[in-house]
Amino acid sequence: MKKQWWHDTIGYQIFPRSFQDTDHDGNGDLPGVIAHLDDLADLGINTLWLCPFNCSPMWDSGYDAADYEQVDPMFGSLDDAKRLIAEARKRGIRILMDLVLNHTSSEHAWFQEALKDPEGLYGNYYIIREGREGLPPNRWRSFFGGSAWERIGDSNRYYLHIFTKYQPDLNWENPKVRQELYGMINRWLDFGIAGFRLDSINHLKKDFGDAADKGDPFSYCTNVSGIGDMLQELKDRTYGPRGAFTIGEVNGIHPEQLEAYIGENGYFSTMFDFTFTRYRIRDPQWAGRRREMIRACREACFQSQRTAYGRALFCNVMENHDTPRVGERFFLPDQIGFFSLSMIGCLNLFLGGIPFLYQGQAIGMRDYPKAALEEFRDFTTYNLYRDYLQEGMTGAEALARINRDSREHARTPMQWNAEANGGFSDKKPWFSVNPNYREINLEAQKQDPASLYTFYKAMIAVRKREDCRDVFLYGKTVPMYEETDEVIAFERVLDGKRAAVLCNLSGQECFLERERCEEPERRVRELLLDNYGAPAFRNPGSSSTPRSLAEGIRLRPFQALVLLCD
Ligand code: TEU
Repeated sequence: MKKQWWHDTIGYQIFPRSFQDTDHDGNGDLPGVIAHLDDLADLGINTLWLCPFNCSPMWDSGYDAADYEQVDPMFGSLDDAKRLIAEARKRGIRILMDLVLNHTSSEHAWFQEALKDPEGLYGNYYIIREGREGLPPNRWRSFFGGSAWERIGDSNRYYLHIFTKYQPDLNWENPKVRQELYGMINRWLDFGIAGFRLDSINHLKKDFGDAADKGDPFSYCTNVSGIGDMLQELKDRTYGPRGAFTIGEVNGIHPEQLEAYIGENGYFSTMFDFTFTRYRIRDPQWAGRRREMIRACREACFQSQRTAYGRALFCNVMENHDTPRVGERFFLPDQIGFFSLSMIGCLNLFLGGIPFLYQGQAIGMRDYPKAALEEFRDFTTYNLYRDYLQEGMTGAEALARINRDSREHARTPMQWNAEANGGFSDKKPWFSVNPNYREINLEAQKQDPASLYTFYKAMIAVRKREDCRDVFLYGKTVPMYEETDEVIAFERVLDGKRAAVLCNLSGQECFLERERCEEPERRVRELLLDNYGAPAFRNPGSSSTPRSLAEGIRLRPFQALVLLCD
């Protein structure tokens, strides 16, 4: 694989509204990000992806842009964005923006014009169709519940929105729309943005042919044939010639399409591997079947490692702003803690691919279940609640379901210290802080040599070590001990160099037998990391340090070992 400048990325995703408030309005802002650049540099990351900070009425947390060219006053100004880029650069950190090109806000000037004159210039910026005698044009459903069509006033016209009704889909078939968006993207590149995370980018093209009658959005607007031409043009006219770094939010492509999407000349630099965000212990499908879930997840994980090897690098995430926290998805409540979370961190950092952490992940922030629906903030949550009631659930059942699955769990304010509101704001935060901030916060963990944060720092330092960097970036992932339940173990192999990563996902001790290992003679040259080895997490003298993989290895509950082997 050809080396690229962005391959050394250790990324960190920020949800700005919940990061740090500096202007005392209960909302996080860009100066709040600037204020923590030293913390981020201390952790060792070199790339920040910020969720949208453009002008927005916030029906979908900024994924509904009313003006792509401006910073929402809630977050600051263009000057703040400029300062953020400059201050980050001083610390060796690049800034990625979140680009939401599939739709605008319904408050965007283009859409307001379209409403006034659906047959005019701006009407053709969106997807507007005649209804069928008081019914929407077809049965398409939105990703976020209900019909994907919203009626315009009392006319017989409807506009398409694959997300909420406040997010009308742009008409990507219209060259004028594409020109407008390319201009905007190029202006942000001129501004100093290093690249983009491209939101919902595989939904740009809609299929009004055969799929028209199927309701499911995966059938009519996901990776529709011909989308490649759009993605290619988008790249050629904007970030391609600038060599910018891009991460596509792409779901469900076939392995044969990988090359086209993220190969050497792909549409994007990389795309997310969502494997670890899809498995959820609280999902009834896995009730009482944790072993099976881990096995299924391991298979999917190794499958995507095989698919990518030698062709491309996926972007590895354990958490993002759309999922409950990783601990709650993989472990039972009494299992969530330092050992289980640090072990999961090893998978995030040492599997093949480009790692991105989500804010709060490195200190082990937890879900915060709510006592009432009104405590949630996301319009989508309310939509889902309504759908659950329609399906026959009681209010209590619907709330329990929301508490189980809600993406809002990831959006509680960042917990910086033990002061009021976790140091996030001195005013009432827009969304309530998890009261566990007194125990779980950055300040406490920074000072603690045995904390999760300290372990994350140690992991990132290992990834960056001159003699380890390439094996973790480009090494082949060779699965190990696949017969052993609840273990995800593999070697990373490159030009004769080998690193073994052994993770016990079970709350019990397990023994990895020598004959089960493909390369049993490997001698351990160096213990790179052991989550049981605090304070330095490397404790070479400890009894758990194997001298050779041939001895067989005993892993303690949730133990993770990273070993450099001969
Ligand atoms: O999410 C995208 C999204 O939800 C779909 O693309 C996804 O394929 C589908 O739900 C199946 O899982 C992004 C953002 O991450 C999210 O926060 C936004 O709400 C959404 O786009 C709309 O912009």
